[in-house]
Amino acid sequence: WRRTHYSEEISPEMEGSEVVVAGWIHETRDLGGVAFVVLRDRAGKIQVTIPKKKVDEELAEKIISQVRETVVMVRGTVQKDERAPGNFELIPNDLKILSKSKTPLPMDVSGKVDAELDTRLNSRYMDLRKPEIGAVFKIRSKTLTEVRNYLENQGFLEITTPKMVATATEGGTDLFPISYFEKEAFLNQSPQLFKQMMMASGLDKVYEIGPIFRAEEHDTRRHLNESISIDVEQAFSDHNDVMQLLEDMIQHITEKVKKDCGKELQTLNHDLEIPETPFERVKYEEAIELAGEKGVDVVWGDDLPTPGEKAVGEEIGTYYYITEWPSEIKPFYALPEPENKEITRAFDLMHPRFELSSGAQRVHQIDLLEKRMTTQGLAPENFEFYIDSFKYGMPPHAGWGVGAERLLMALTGKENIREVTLFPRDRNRLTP
Ligand code: ATP
Ligand code: AMO
Repeated sequence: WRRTHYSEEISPEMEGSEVVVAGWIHETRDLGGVAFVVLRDRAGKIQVTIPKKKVDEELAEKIISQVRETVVMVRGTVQKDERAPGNFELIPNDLKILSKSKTPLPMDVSGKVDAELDTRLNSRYMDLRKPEIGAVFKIRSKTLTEVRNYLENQGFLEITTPKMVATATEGGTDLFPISYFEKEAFLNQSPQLFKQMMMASGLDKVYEIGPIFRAEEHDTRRHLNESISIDVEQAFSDHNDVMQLLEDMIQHITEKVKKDCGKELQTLNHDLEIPETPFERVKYEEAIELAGEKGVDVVWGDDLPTPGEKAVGEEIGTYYYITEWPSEIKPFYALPEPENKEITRAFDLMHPRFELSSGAQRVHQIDLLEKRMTTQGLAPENFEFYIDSFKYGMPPHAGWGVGAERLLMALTGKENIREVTLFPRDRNRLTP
């Protein structure tokens, strides 16, 4: 026999019909004359009630004697009962044991005992049996689906680019070297160069959802060493066009998650507010001034440090952009403002608690590109394949990258990035 229903598909109105449910034994309570076995599946829980006088003695004993977390299928008859959760229960007619659980369990999954994050991550498959953990990953799936839907509807084409590469793109963070036959190679930090090259191809609007690898030395609550990046690049566009695209996408996704993941958000006890667009644009200069007023002094030309980000974030309280960044602290591919070369057309999208995305209108003039590379200490000869794509007709273009996990932190209210990552890679964690 096979499963006929998930727990949530059964209702009191189905009284008298026979169903087959499958899942894990969550809890067993034997009160003497009657016993209750709570079965848990992906959708929730269902109570199997065993009135000993009515149920075959051997079957009753078999059900009641199973240890927690054993995987079973129960065939039973739906019975209305106001005392049962959901106002119905199942009276068993047959039981199949699919996989017995060992004891003791590596962690409690009934929600009675909290485990340390490390213990949870070591037994992630057990951790995910808790509804409040599963909910995060249902929201994650929904979010990535809606990112795709949104971008596809806007006419973007999905691409995938190599993760084993010969050169770095993002200054600042280190690369993971790998051995590639007799050559030196690295895991890619960003699809930046590839997505820009696609602007010379005529594909016009592209996106990629894929892994990026960064050898961040420090252990923080918002950095991973392997992360999923949502990257977009759009030709014949400037920074304002892609900032509008990004804020509309964030709003769209928030609406969809709020509408379609109500149950999960409730499980997480997280109230999601739909952000209003356009998001506030704060110039870099204004941001450091604001930080200064809150006691975080930043010299013009320095990156906004984390306490500065937090100070500005607290003041604004929702998503906002920081624009007009100094040219020297943004990557070579960010376009300096033609009328004022001290600043660029680069922006960061900020969540009150952290940076969510960076983007820019790009340099599309080959001379300027080579000049900016050299100024930033990069050798253009190492980027020949990239620079060549600017020689034979490269339209103006702009784009951004959003860390999928940071987006999930914003949507679920989680404060540690590991909570929204199935198997996080950090300074101390390479397994599982
Ligand atoms: P970038 O785009 O420059 O790589 P990021 O995407 O990592 O930065 P954030 O993590 O929000 O963005 O960085 C914002 C600030 O946080 C930086 O200006 C820096 O001062 C600080 N910061 C960045 N990385 C770390 C780290 N590994 N440990 C502690 N602080 C950090
Ligand atoms: P940037 O380096 O700012 O820009 O990265 C873009 C976004 O990716 C996320 N992110 C991370 N998330 C978790 N752990 C990390 N170690 C990590 N590093 C980055 C953040 C960040 O805002 N090429 C540009 C994008 C562009 O201009 O199109 C880039 O990579 O959310």
